[in-house]
Amino acid sequence: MKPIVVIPAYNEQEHIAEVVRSAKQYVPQIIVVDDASKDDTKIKAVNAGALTIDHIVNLGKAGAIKTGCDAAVCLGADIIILMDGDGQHDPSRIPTFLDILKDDTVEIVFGSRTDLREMPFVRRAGTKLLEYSMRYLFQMSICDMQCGYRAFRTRVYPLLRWDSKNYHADAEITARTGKYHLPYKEIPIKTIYHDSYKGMTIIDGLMLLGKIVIWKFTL
Ligand SMILES: Nc1nc2c(ncn2[C@@H]2O[C@H](COP(=O)(O)OP(=O)(O)OP(=O)(O)O)[C@@H](O)[C@H]2O)c(=O)[nH]1
Ligand SMILES: [Mg+2]
Repeated sequence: MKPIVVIPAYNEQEHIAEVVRSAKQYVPQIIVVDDASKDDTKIKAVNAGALTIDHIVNLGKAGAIKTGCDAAVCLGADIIILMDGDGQHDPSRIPTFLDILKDDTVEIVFGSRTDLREMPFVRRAGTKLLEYSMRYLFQMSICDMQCGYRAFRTRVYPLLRWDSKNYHADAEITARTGKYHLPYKEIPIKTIYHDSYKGMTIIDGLMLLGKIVIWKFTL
């Protein structure tokens, strides 16, 4: 196996070095995509041992992971592990993702934020609604379609490669997994919330629900 970790990072100077150092304990090659950060994210990632790719303009998370995955493919990865750069994903779970992918019939492993007590209430409710919509529209049994911590085989990357912008990319990858009937597993992961809200808003969640319906008919 040749796994490569891809980390999108925008203004993550506080956490990126620790994330890279910890991830390197499990996987030798780490790609950090610096999404036109205004702080020292890049230098911190380099010093921690990551290969960095810079966006000249900010493309959002979807663009950042696309750049990172394309690079991982060029570097010959057969497995890509996606994780956030803000310290919310515990790198010590990487071996579990890789262990599951030793089973050649599994194409993608989704992290699932099961520690609901630590999840802000609005997200908890929204996640449940999205879970039902995925069951109904894509016949998928998935508790957390938006978790950014996941690992997949590069051979399915052409099927998963998303068109979405920003936070919808993770969800689109999940929908594409359902659309192409790719065998998947979901594993519980712990998420650490440093701030109460930074990513998706309620409006984003409603827009995502609409997107899922659209994906049902367009993917
Ligand atoms: N906010 C933001 N994050 C980006 C961007 N480009 C890449 N990222 C990275 O994408 C990852 C996820 O972003 P977050 O803003 O933490 O999204 P989230 O985890 O869904 O939201 P929170 O739970 O509030 O942290 C982080 O590693 C970011 O550094 C961008 O343009 N904006
Ligand atoms: Mg985050």
